[in-house]
Amino acid sequence: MIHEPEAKNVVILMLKMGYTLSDVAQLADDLKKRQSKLPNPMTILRDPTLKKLVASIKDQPPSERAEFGRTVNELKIELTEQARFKEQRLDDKPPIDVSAPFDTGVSAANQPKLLPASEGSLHPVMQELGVMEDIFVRMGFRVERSRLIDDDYHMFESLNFPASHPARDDYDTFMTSEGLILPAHTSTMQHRVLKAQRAGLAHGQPIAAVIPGRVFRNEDLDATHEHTFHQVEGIYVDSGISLGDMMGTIQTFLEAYFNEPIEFKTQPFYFPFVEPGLEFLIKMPTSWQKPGSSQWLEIMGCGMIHPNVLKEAGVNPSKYSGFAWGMGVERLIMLKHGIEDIRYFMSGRLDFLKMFKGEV
Ligand code: FA5
Repeated sequence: MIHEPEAKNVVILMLKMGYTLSDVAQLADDLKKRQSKLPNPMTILRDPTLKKLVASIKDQPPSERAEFGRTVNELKIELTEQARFKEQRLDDKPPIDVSAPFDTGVSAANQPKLLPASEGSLHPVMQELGVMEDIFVRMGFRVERSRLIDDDYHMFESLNFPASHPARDDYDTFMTSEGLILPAHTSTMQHRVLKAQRAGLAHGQPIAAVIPGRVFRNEDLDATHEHTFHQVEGIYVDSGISLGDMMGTIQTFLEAYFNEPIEFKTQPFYFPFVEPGLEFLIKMPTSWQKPGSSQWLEIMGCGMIHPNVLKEAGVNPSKYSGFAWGMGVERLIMLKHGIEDIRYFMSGRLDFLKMFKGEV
């Protein structure tokens, strides 16, 4: 027996032989409402109503088929993104106790007290990465994970750095005796993401991913340079993508993150894996500006993905184009929260950590 009004609508629509665009809108509402109540929102993609709707694309009159197909496809993408977004929200999940287990022979009275989860807090970088990821998910990007150990192919070769290319020197990092590399940038993930998502391009689904990760460099340390820091890589590929799309995407993200209009500029820069390549800079707060030094802080490298990088990952560069960026996470957090020295992040200073817990 069907009690839910939306479920009744679905049945009525399913009884009809063909669907119209307004039917799709109504079904979309029904599906979204039902998805919001599902324990696993991804299962909505196996819903018979949705399957029937997809199957009905071919039965549409030729003049309406393309628009109908596009609308149904957009609905599928929206349901998928909504499900991923929900999967990535951890707020409503219970905490997991990771305290070391104690000897079972110890009586209850003598067992050490477990620290309640409320005592600790996420590190500021992890908190802010969560905020950044949420914005990108709302913009339609998928979140992928980076690696802490990688190889020469992903660090250099797949990114159009031939062996002995002098630009390899800009990414001086740590290496194991077996030749494995601690990545100096999150661009190591570009090739993998392009390859994993390229099949969707033929079906009108752009490649749209962000990849947060920890990176390592042999650096001279100062207020804006650490040896271990975080980046968020971004990749977007589709047909007809231009540098204007890249600038709009980056600006939209930054204004959502800072919650206010930003003042920025770009300058040309050479990265072997993009052409053209740019550095993206934001105006620093006036209080940070020292006489004689730059008023601008470089927050990311970016550009149009080089055709050789697309080709190497099996994406046809004469059909598709795209952009990529790699933004410095600590530098963005510094600008947002007025932190003058990047070394605070790894200092373990409680007064600094408590600022992000809202205790100072
Ligand atoms: C790169 O790492 C490129 N992979 C970025 C890129 C990706 C370009 C995709 C084009 C396309 P760069 O070395 O400039 O570029 O680093 C990117 C950002 O990481 C910098 O703008 C800065 O915000 C941050 N960064 C770089 N080095 C450090 C450091 N030592 N400490 C803290 N942040 C750093």
